[in-house]
Amino acid sequence: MNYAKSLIGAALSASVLLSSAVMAENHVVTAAVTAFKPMVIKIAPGDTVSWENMNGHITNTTFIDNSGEHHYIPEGAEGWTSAMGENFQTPPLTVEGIYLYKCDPHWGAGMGGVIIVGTPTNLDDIEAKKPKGALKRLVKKAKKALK
Ligand SMILES: [Cu+2]
Repeated sequence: MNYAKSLIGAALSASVLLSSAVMAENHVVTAAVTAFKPMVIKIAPGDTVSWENMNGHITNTTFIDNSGEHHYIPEGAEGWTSAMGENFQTPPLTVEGIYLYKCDPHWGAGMGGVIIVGTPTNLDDIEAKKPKGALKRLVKKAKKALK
């Protein structure tokens, strides 16, 4: 009897694992001239994001200015830099928080985007860095999406 119960238990936990894997979603962002659409997306932890129509574009979480490299992603998360023109897909984004990214060739035109994974754990961290210009606009859009 115990053996049967433990078999049922094992089958149940396997199906829970399977269903959570099946439930992870991919979210598509499309590059359109000098904008990512949608610019802000809210996803669940474990979901992925992919970009389409990326000819001439990249997606990059590394921001560089006079003071060096900056990342606007939650602590412990991994950023990414796609190849030029690549319809890149992230690995599952498991660390909750806000991820800001940009397209380098069109960053001057403000081509950037926001991914909010679960709870925006790092919003205060990002604001503490006093984002300016196009970055400030991304943060503003993120906050609007969180209202
Ligand atoms: Cu671009």
